[in-house]
This record gives sequence, C-alpha cells and structure tokens, in this order.
Amino acid sequence: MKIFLLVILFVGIHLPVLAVFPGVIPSEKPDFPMSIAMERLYDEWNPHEDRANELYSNFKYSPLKGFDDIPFTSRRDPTKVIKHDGLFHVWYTRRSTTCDPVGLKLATDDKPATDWDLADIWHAVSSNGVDWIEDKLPAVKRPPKPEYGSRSICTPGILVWKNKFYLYFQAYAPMVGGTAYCPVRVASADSPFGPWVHYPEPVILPGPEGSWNNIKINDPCPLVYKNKIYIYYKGAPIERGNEYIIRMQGVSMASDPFGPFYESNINPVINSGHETCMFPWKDGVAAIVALDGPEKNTIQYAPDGERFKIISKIQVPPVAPGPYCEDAFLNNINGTGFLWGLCHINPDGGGAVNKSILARFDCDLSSKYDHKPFKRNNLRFNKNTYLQSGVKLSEGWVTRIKNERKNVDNETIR
Ligand code: AAL
Repeated sequence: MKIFLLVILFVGIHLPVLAVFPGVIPSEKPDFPMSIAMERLYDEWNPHEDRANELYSNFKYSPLKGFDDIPFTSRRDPTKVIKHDGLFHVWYTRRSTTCDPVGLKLATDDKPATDWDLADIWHAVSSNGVDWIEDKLPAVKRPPKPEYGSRSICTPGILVWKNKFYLYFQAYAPMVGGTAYCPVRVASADSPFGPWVHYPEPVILPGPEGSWNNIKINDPCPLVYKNKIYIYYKGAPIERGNEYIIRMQGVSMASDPFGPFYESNINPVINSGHETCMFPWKDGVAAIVALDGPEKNTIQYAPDGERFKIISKIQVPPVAPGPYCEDAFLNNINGTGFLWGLCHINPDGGGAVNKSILARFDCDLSSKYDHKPFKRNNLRFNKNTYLQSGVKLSEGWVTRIKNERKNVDNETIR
C-alpha cells in the first residue's frame, strides 16, 4: 500500500498538468496546447466572441411614419442621415411612375425598367428618426436629355464639406439596368433644404476597357478621412459570365468635392458586398458588407481606409444602409460608429421590379454607447421566414429532386 501511494505521489508530481479549457474564458491567450479553432478565437476574434466585439451587432427594424404609400411610388437607397440645426435629414431615390417596373425590354419613356428607373432624389426631415416629413417636390431633379442622369438619378450619398452639402448619385442615360453606362454626378447646396445645383460634369467615371468597373460606378458613399473626400462605390464590368466579377467595391479620393477624384491603386478594396456602407471607425474606416460575394454579411475594418479585413459576421443586415453617423464628415480620425439609420425593404422580397419602402434599423455599432441586446447572436426565425418566397424551395425543384433521388442518393451501407 505504501509503495502504491508512493508511486501515485511520484507520478502525480511528474505528470504534466492536464490542460482542460476552463469555463471562465481566459482573457489572455493560454499557453497550453489548444485546437486551431481555439487559437483562432484569440488570434482572429476575441475571447468573448461577438458580445465583446464593438464591430458586431444584430439589427432590429421598424416601420417609418410620414412616407405615404402612393401607388407606383417607390423609395429606396437612403443616404447617411445627417443632423443639422436639430433636425435629421435624409435623401433617397424616389420613383413615382404610372405603373410598376416592366423590365428592360418593355421599358418606354414613361414605363420604368427597374425600381430605380425614372427616379429623382427626394429629401425628408425628422426630429426623432421615426416620424418623417417628406418634401412636396424632389430635392434634385433629373437633368435634361441627353445629359447623364436624364433617364434616372438615384442611389445618392451625402457629403458635408466645409459647411456645404453635396449629393453624389448614379446618373443614367439613355437607359438604366444591365449594360447601361453609369457614372457618378454631384449636386451641391448651401443648405440641406437646397436649392441643389447640378455640377455639369460627372465626377467619377467607370474604369477603362477590361477593368472591374468598366461600366458602372454605383452606390457612391462619401466620407471625410485624412483631410480628403473618400468616395466608396460598387463597380461592375460590362461583361457578364462566370469568369467576370459581379460586384466589388472600390474607393476614389479628392481634395475638392468636384474632383478630380483619383482611385486607390489597390482597387477594388472590398471583394464582396452590394450597396455600400462605409463609416469612420477609430483611426480607420469600417464597412457593412452584405448580400454578394464570399465575404457577404460581414463587418470589415481597414486601418488605412483601403486594407479591409473581416471583424465580425452578421445576420439579416440592413439593405442599402444609411446610418446616422455623427462623425462621418468630421475628419477627426476618431470614428465612433452609430446606433441607427435608414435602409430599404422590398415588401415582396424581390429587388429590381417591385417597389421598395424606407425603414429604420437600430443596432450597436457604436464605441460610445453599449446597447447589450444588439450584441446577442443566435437569432432564430419563425416558419414564415423559412417558407417565404425566395427561401422556400420552388415546387419545380421539389419535383425535380424527387425524380432524381434514385440516381443521386446512394445507399448508406455499401
Ligand atoms: C441598389 C444599388 C444601386 C443599384 C440599384 C440601384 O440597391 O445597389 O442603386 O444600381 O440597387
């Protein structure tokens, strides 16, 4: 017995301590051997997961008041919200036509091809971000034919620079959609109430033949960073097919709102995403990247505004977010993020040929405030979410899959 105890004592003293990962998460990376997943938790994420990640949030949505539901009137793609003399201001694409979009082939001078065709830029104000008052007339109207924008001006981005206001927008002519050429134009005003004056020339043009953005510069998203105007955008080439880029995002910089804009020499700077949403964050720039590409539904950060990396993965992000980001144009290299903004929702779930409505989202992407409910993950959805059109498997595919079962599903024991 004595010998047995002695052996236990000896072995006990000389065996290495068994490294059981503790329930209380060590805030420093442990130095005992761990799986590569746990290494990653420390190297790429942070030990307290999403709840300790300032650039993680979930998003909650609310309807807005004050935007009347008018037949064949669509509102979408809001700018960032700004606050000026106590009032919130937003601008957005508004289409008021006599019918729903009919697609590219059937479009005429007054029949819209897409939801953002035959549109102008409208403006609304609010004192609380929920109840809005829309102007009676467009803030910026389409310029005359054949100027760029005479078919449609849409998807604006607001810039505040040296106490003046600038709206950058997609300027389509003679047509929108597919392979239509789309540069960015700008209009300026001394007050957010206008009047807005078109600058005569486009300020950001699509890239050269064969390049990633040779046909479209979409979703201009301005901010002020390192004493310059940075405009992020989504680009697209005219070519279509699996070998071509669908959408990526780049940036161009200028020292004057009317240009010249010089594009980053490492464009595109984001390899995924659809509508743009960039905002100053600490001494860099962060972005909500949604919908398309391998890095869809992430929030990314670039310490220099150009070298973006994934910081969090998000669910049900706002479509076309326009945050109320108080320091977007302050140029103070101390971005603090935001808690809410406007976005758009397509009531029928589609995209191009239905109408859209503006909505509000709330979140916690702020380094100044801590709103814990927005740091929760594990979002779960009800039956209607899974069985809505666009998510539910179509009857055609159900039949096809049933018919193919014999050839596709192998025996479990072979
Ligand atoms: C939007 C944006 C651009 C596209 C279309 C209208 O949500 O990505 O503006 O061109 O859809």
